[in-house]
Amino acid sequence: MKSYSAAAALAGLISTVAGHGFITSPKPRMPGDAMKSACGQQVYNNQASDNYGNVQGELQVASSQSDYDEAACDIWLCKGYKFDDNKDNVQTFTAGETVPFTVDIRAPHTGVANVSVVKTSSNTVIGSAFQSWDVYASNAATIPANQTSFDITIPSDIGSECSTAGDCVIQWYWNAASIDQTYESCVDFTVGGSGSGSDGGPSSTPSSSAVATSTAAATSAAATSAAAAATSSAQATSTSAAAAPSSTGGSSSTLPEEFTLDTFISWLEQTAGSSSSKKARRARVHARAF
Ligand SMILES: *[C@@H]1O[C@H](CO)[C@@H](O)[C@H](O)[C@H]1NC(C)=O
Ligand SMILES: *[C@@H]1O[C@H](CO)[C@@H](O)[C@H](O)[C@H]1NC(C)=O
Ligand SMILES: [Cu+2]
Repeated sequence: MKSYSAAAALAGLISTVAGHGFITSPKPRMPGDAMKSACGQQVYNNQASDNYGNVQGELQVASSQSDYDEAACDIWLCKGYKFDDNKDNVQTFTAGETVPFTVDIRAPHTGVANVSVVKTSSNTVIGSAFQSWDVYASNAATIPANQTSFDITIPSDIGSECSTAGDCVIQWYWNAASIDQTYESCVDFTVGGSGSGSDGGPSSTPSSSAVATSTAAATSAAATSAAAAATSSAQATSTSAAAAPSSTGGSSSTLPEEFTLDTFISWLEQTAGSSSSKKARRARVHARAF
């Protein structure tokens, strides 16, 4: 079992708590007021503070909120992010156009992933996936560059369904079933131009708007690698019982300079009290959100 210095473990835990994946280009859908009114204040806060977070983390937050409207939020489509918050952020593509995509993965989790056109009114996939990975972001290896940087080619037969802004998104979908974490990120777009047979014609919103896509918090390289290490350690040890420090008094224990992640979580449970222990345990298996 690996040991970490206090700083590394803290950095690792903190960035393990943060979410792990999002599209960085083209400009993706971001949270906003329409999402807030559909999904509730707390779900909005959860994503506004970390748009890299996963759907299950949102659902966990939503479960205790009366202003979460399940139907309106439609959380499995783009994590509940709304077109109405992204009207100035619509890409205009033409049939046959090659569009480079980049995805940022902050920590790996072996899963499956795909990238497809999704019809927003029904949350159904149109056509076949642009990309589909049986093994994605594996913990066992360095993430291949072609999983985070790839081209898609805009099909010629979606012009009629995707000519109006808001009707379709290109959704990147990553599901790590073993840890029950699903990540989604969407790009709003319209298709026009030759070969599409588009009758309505796209509302050509410029794609150069100044919508910020920057991440909520910049993660240092050190924190990122600590996160990866902490994550794999957490998984490797997730079935073993929590190690010491033994809780005889349970009042105040000091954190040793070197410790394992398990030890740190145990210490956290002792120090923060039993109400935090469930959260800490969840974090130990895999952190979502404190
Ligand atoms: C993408 O993956 C999910 C989960 O496996 C699946 O439900 C969905 O149908 C896939 N999309 C496509 C276009 O294959
Ligand atoms: C992605 O890259 C890996 C090597 O890093 C290669 O083995 C694999 O065939 C590539 N996949 C595609 C679809 O190009
Ligand atoms: Cu994770």
